[in-house]
Amino acid sequence: MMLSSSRARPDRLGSRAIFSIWTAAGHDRERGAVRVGDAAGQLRDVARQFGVQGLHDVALAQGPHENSPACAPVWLPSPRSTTWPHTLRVARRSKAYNRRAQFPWSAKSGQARADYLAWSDQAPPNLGRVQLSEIMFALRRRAPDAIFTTGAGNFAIWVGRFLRFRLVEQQIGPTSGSMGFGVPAAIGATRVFPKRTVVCFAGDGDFLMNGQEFATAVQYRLPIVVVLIDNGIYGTIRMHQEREFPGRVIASTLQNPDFASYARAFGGHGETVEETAQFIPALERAMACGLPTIIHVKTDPEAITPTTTLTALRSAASAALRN
Ligand SMILES: Cc1ncc(C[n+]2csc(CCOP(=O)(O)OP(=O)(O)O)c2C)c(N)n1
Ligand SMILES: [Mg+2]
Repeated sequence: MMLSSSRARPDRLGSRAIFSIWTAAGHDRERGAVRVGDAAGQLRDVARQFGVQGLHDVALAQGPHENSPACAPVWLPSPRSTTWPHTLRVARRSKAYNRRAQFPWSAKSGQARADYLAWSDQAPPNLGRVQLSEIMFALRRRAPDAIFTTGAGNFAIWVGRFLRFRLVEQQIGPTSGSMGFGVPAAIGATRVFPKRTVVCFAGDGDFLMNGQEFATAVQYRLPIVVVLIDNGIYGTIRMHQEREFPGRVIASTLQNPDFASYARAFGGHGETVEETAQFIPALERAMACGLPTIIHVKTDPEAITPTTTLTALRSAASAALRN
């Protein structure tokens, strides 16, 4: 991948506007503070102004209350601005925001907030020696303000459920679900925000879509941290195979390289994690070394989601076929 030496690329404004909209939406939902729909119209206008495509994503994030009159206003800075967190804080202090406490839906939103906290903190143990939820908790503690990027695959379920996003421009993912997005997104993010920690989560299949872009990170000395979650399968595809055609597995097993060696071969840093306790020291070394890093995390393919296994899916599907 070629990177322009200028940071002010013409397409940058558009992308940043999307990131702002998207992460502001996540931010609001997480804190239950300023409702996402409140600024929807204004966000759309800003986005349109800069020719941002994909406004359906904004609509999705808004929820059903877009046109409710009982909304606290949100002050919108220009998309160039880096003052979003400040803007949201101002909105929270406003009279209109304080009146929100009397809104009829505040009890409901308070309950939804409590449900969210419980859901994202309670991690049922998954099979195998690596607990992915613990890895997310470790990142929450060690790199709470990092920018997190993802591609697509079941590994991203843990990212979505157990990480917390508290700043704007903190999560970058493909709403179209395209695999291979995470590494180039991390490279772009590090380039635009050189002072922030950037962590890419990639599945093994996901990474191998265009993991060679790791060379770009080495070439430009961009210290991204790739947490590569290797379960040896196209997990999402295997899940569908077992659920729809139990036991009839085809073309969803992967023959993987040693990804830590792969990173070193490119001139980066490599770590291998085979049990949960190895993750934090590996992350510390990755963040200290100043090189692009791959942390090769080996997980049990049975742990297909935080709450079920491949065997359980196959058994349920086989039982349904018999009945
Ligand atoms: C470019 C692209 N090709 C194919 C798919 C379909 N697809 C979605 S998830 C997936 C497998 C993901 O495997 P992996 O990255 O190993 O993650 P896991 O599900 O195992 O956690 C595939 C092939 C896609 N989303 N994008
Ligand atoms: Mg996989």
